[in-house]
Amino acid sequence: MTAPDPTTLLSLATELARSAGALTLEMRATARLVPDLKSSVSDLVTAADRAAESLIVDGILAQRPDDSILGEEGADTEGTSGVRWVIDPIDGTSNYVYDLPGYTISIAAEWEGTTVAGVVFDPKADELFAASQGAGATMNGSPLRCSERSVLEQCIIATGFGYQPEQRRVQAEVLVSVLPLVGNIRRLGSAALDLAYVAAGRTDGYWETGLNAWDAAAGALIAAEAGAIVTDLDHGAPSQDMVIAAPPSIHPTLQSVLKAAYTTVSGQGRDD
Ligand code: LIP
Repeated sequence: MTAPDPTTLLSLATELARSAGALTLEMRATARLVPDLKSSVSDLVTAADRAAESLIVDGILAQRPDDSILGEEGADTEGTSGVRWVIDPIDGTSNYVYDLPGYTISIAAEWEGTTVAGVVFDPKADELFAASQGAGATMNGSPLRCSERSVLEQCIIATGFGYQPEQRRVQAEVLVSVLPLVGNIRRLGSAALDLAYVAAGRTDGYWETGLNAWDAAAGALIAAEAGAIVTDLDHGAPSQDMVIAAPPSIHPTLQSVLKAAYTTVSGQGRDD
């Protein structure tokens, strides 16, 4: 199997993210979107999430029928090409349902398990964050660099909360111990956008536990290609257990603060 050209995958992801974005805006303006519930009463899905995922899946298979696809709303096809697409058709569905700013279309392409291209599109702001491996990150075509702040007390750090009450209780306890140590906290409601904002230097760091692959795949590449360090709690690859993204000037400090907080909260260093 020959490795695909990441820029070819990136242009397909860009085209489909913009089309799906246009569809979600149109459906929000015209359709009465009554959300269904997923894993909890606050975990919502709408007809727009499903329609956007179908649009993206059909677009990929039309051009690349041998690729694998994993999507939040159920797309799960095995291919033979070695390329896998990881899709979140609407990341930040709660923001979408409440017509709040900050929902995104997130599309990542992996080659043999490594993300090589990624797009995070914010349709309401018409901001398209993009990256391919080794080629840097951009927003609407302009290059991105993460911030260089190095004093945690002067940093804006973003985080997020899951859908399960027990998980949220532990996440809140960690937030209580982190808040006095940082400049300020943001809860944007879309992990993909949180990671894109780290890449753009709009925030100085982000952490969250309990994310699915589709929430962070594209954003993690974009943040890394903008110079940020993206790990779990123990210098490993970002995972469902933990995603920490921050510039090199702040990542070690943020990581040690989080490690201490999780050790305190759960006595085991994690909030399973
Ligand atoms: C959301 C994430 C967000 C997290 C939410 C939710 P969804 O994804 O992007 O960071 O805090 O709980 O998981 O469910 O809107 O695709």
